[in-house]
Amino acid sequence: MVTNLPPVAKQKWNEVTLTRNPEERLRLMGEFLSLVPKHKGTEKLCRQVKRQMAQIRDDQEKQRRQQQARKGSAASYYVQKAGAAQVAVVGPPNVGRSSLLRTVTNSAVEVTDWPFGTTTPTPGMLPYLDIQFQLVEVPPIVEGSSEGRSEGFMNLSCIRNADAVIIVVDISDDPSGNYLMVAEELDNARIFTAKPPGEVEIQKHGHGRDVQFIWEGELDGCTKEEVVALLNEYRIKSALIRVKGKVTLEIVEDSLFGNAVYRPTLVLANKADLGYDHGTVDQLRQAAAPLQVGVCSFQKTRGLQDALGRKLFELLGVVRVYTKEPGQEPAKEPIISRGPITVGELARMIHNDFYERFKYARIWGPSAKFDNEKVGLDRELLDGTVIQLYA
Ligand SMILES: Nc1nc2c(ncn2[C@@H]2O[C@H](COP(=O)(O)OP(=O)(O)O)[C@@H](O)[C@H]2O)c(=O)[nH]1
Ligand SMILES: [Mg+2]
Repeated sequence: MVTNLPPVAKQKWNEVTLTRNPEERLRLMGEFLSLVPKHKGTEKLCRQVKRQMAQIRDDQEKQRRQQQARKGSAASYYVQKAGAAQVAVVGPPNVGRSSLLRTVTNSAVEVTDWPFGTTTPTPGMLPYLDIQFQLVEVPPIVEGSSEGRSEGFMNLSCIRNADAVIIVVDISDDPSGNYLMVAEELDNARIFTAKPPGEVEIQKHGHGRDVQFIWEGELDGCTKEEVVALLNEYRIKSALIRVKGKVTLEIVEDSLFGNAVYRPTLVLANKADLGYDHGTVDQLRQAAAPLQVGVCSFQKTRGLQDALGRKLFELLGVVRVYTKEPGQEPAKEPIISRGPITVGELARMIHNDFYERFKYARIWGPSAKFDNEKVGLDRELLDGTVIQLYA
């Protein structure tokens, strides 16, 4: 259900969104909380706002410390992306994240017998077919990470920055309980591991009184008028709203309180070599559904690199397209898309100019009805297609 906030609270939230200054934001958020009636329906919202406040305070503290510390001395938490996708490897302490990176990537990260052995995000590349996935070991997630415990904010923003997530648990150490703990911390940080039925993007305009919709989906259980009325209550009079998938009024209101992201996720239960019973695995599968759960041993399972590469390839819906010049061999390195891609989107990826001046394309391979087929902007490209663009 939508939270049914009183109008004064909605107005206050509008003031919050208009403010960039952190101190001012904190003050207004505090005022907002005092205007929210406390009941079951608003619990989640209050927690979310408190978490945002904690994060602002934490950022301020970090900035203070950074200004004191000499420039460049602090290790960087941000891992530059490389390869087809960045995949965050996350889990509670000691489950084997470092061991996974050592087994399936080129990383020489240290495996330790003590928890919290890895204290900064550490990358490694996993080769698969002719591409590579970048795995990043994120320091442990603990209960309270989403409230800032144990560098929680930094670790969670590192996960948010990735394109996909692998949650690792230890099959011999309460795997469902630990999975649920990690899942809850991610959820609190508004990193969703299951694809939401719908999404809205709201672009606010400073002036005018016009709410426009771009339809890439539909509203579910509410009308356009109700959406406009809800936005009006939050003092949003003029905006561009992109509707994707099936969007409920709750999804619209949720989107006003901070940005949720969806990251495709796999669950790996490690240390299968220690033995386990099937009840434990069933319980984990139930807890993690609809996510896929793999049971393995990072130290003993053979062919782990290839199996994990294949899983990530599927999870991310990777499509490789090879460009070609007339009379020449196709490029060795593919252009990579995560998810379906059309000729037009590919042209835009290469250069906007290509898209603007596009005449037609010729394609070979899985998307072509026959070799050298002439196609337009709308043709969808499947993995392994060779393409020549004419402008
Ligand atoms: N039996 C067994 N132990 C493992 C396996 N993978 C990791 N470990 C052990 O688990 C401990 C933690 O490993 P590490 O990779 O450092 O975990 P991290 O803290 O999640 O990075 C170490 O003592 C490893 O030797 C495995 O597949 N089987
Ligand atoms: Mg480690």
